[in-house]
Amino acid sequence: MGLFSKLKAGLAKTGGGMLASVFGGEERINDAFYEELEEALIMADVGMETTESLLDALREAVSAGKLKSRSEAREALIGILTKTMVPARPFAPEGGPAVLLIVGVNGVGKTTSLGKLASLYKAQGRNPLLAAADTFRAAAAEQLTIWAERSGTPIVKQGEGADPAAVVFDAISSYKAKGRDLLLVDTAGRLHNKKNLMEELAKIRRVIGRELPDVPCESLLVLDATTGQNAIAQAKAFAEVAELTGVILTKLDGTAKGGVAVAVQEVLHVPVRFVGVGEGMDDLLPFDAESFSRALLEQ
Ligand SMILES: Nc1nc2c(ncn2[C@@H]2O[C@H](COP(=O)(O)OP(=O)(O)OP(=O)(O)O)[C@@H](O)[C@H]2O)c(=O)[nH]1
Ligand SMILES: [Mg+2]
Repeated sequence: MGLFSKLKAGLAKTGGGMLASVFGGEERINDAFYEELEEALIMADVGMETTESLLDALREAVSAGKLKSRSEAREALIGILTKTMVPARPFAPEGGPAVLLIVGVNGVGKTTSLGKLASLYKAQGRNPLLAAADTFRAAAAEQLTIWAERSGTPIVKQGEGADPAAVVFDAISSYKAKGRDLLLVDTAGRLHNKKNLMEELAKIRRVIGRELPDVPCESLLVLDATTGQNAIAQAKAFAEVAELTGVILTKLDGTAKGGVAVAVQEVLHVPVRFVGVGEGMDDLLPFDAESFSRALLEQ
């Protein structure tokens, strides 16, 4: 399956219901159209404010372009949505060596996403190294090891209860010694308000900054799309205590709340970089604003 078809399938629950019926039936643009669209966007968890600003922009585009049909309005909305989500700056790994630090609350899909990332980057000819810095949960390192073996990616780990920053330090030594070009760091699930855990994260950041001062570090917050507006609340809370540079939105395949991808970018002002659309190795897709908008609105 191509990337776009995969994304479209992943968004089927979000775009397939009310959104599809807004564009599927009558072709006339009337008040009912805007009402239906508003309701559908809110149901998809695009968020109240974002929905209002999208609708304002659409009304303007419809009158400026003298658009007559809903299909023309859909094209316009795809353009508007894309514009609101285009990242302001490129993703660090696209430019060369980089560190990816994965953070988030328990069970959102951090370890799984990291395992998929190792495979994705290997397929692109990169040389990733995995660091199992979740030393808190029993079996976390084993879980990541299984992913590492699947993609043939080296992994650095220590025993349960080890200092996560020490694991990262070790991993960086190995990264340098082995001439790797991507360091992928898994971390334990944590709540933003657990002070010791947030300090632990800051310590990991310090080690990375000190040992790899010239390598850009992306801190990606992993959010579970099935939690909808709750994911937005988590994002806000994390943004206050951690320097986030991007988001990975997982489990899109299991939810009608995929619009949260739009809302989270409006709220955090950091881009979504990947979306998870299943549990398999190839089920993590690089986020592209245009493809996402199209896949969402063309169900
Ligand atoms: N359907 C679906 N399931 C996913 C996706 N991403 C992760 N999962 C599942 O979510 C569950 C939790 O994933 P983990 O990767 O262990 O989550 P985690 O954030 O590392 O969890 P902790 O380390 O315990 O905090 C697993 O069963 C994954 O298979 C996705 O995109 N789609
Ligand atoms: Mg994990």
